[in-house]
Amino acid sequence: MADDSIGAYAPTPADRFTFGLWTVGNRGRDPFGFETRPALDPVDAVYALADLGAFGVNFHDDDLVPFGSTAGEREAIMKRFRRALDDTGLRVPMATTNLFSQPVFKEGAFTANDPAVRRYAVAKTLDSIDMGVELGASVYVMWGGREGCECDAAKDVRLALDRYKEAVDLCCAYVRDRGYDVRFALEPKPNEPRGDILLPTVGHALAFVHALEWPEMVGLNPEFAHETMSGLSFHHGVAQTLWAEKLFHIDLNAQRIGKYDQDFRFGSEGIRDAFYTVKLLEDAGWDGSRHFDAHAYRTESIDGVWDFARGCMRTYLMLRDKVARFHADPEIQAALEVAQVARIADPTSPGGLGADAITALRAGPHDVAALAEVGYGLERLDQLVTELLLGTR
Ligand code: GLT
Ligand code: MN
Ligand code: MN
Repeated sequence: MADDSIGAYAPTPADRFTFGLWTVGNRGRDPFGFETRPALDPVDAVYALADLGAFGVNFHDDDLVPFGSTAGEREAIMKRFRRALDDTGLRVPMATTNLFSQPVFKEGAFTANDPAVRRYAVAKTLDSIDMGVELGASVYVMWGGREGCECDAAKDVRLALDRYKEAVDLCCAYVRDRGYDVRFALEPKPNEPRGDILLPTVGHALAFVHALEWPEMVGLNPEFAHETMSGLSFHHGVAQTLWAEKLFHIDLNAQRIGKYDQDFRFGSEGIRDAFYTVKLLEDAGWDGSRHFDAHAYRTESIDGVWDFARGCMRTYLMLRDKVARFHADPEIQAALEVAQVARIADPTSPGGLGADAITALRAGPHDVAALAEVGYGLERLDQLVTELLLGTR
C-alpha cells in the first residue's frame, strides 16, 4: 500500500490493543458451513500479535488448554505459552471461561436448572480463574451465552437470576479468599446462541451488579455488536457504564442493527458510533484495554486474518486522530458553543436540593417563549462531524 500515513497509525503496546485467541484464531465456521481456515497455534498468535504492535492477548480456558486435557498436558501448554509471552512482552490482561461450547451447558451454565450442571460450571470457572491469574490477568470476563432459554415455560427467570447472583458471588468469594487481584466484567448480549439471554443489555447488567454480595468487584464488558443488535446506541451504553464507574473491559467490533452477531472488524460498520465510542474512551482518559472481539470474514486465509487485526487497530488510531481534530477545529468548537454543549455541566438547581432552592427554582422567571425560540444549530454541527469523518476537514 503506497500510503505514507501508515507509519502515523502504526499501533504500539502503549495503545493497549488486545485480541482474544478465539478472535484471530476464529476458523470461519458458521451455522451453515464448516471451517475455512486451519487451527492457529496460540503461540503463533502471540508472536504475530506482538509483531503487529498489540499490547495483549486474552483467552478462554479451552482456547489455550483444550477441553479434556490432563494436568500434565495443561502444564506443558502453559509453560510453552508463557515462554512466548516472556519472549515478546505480550501481556494477558483478561481471561474468561468457555461455558457455552460443551454439550453439558446446553440448558445453561450458572443458571442451568440442574444444580449438578451449575456446580460443574462454577468449578470450571474457578479452575479457569487460576489459569488466568497464573498468566497475569486482572480482569475476568463473564459472558453467559447459554444463560437463557427458547422455551419460556422451562425457565423461572427470577430464580435463574438468584442462581446467577449465587454463581458470581461464589467466584468473588473465591477470589477474595485467594487474595487475587481480579475484578469481574459481565458481558451483556440480547440473544444468540439462546433465543433470549439473561442480562441482555448494559442496563440489565448494571442493575444486576448492585444486587451482588460484593458489587465493587463486578463491572461490565459491553460489546459494540451486542448493544447494536438490540438497536441501542453502543456509545450511550458505554457512557452510562463509565458514569456508573463500571467499565471494567470493552469489546470493540462492528455490527449492523437487525442482523445476527456479526463481530466484524472494528469500524467496518457503524463508523459514527465507532467514532463517538473512541471519543468517549479517549475524552474520559479510560485506561483499560482496547479489546477487539471480532474476527475476519470467512473468505479470508491467514493473511486476511492479520489484515483484519491490523485494520481494527489502525481504524481505532485514525478515529483517535479524528477526536483530536474535533477538539482542535475552531468551527466545530463554535458549533458546540451554539449547541450549548458545555452548559449541561451547570447544575439545574445551583442552590441544591433544599426546600428554599426548590422554591427558587419554581419561582423562575421561566421565559418559556424565549427558550422555545432558540435554535441549536445541530444540522451544522452534525454535518461538520460528517465532513471530519469523510476527511474533508
Ligand atoms: C464469544 C462471544 C463473545 C464473548 C467471548 C467471551 S466468547 O465469542 O461471542 O462476545 O466476548 O466469552
Ligand atoms: Mn459478539
Ligand atoms: Mn464479546
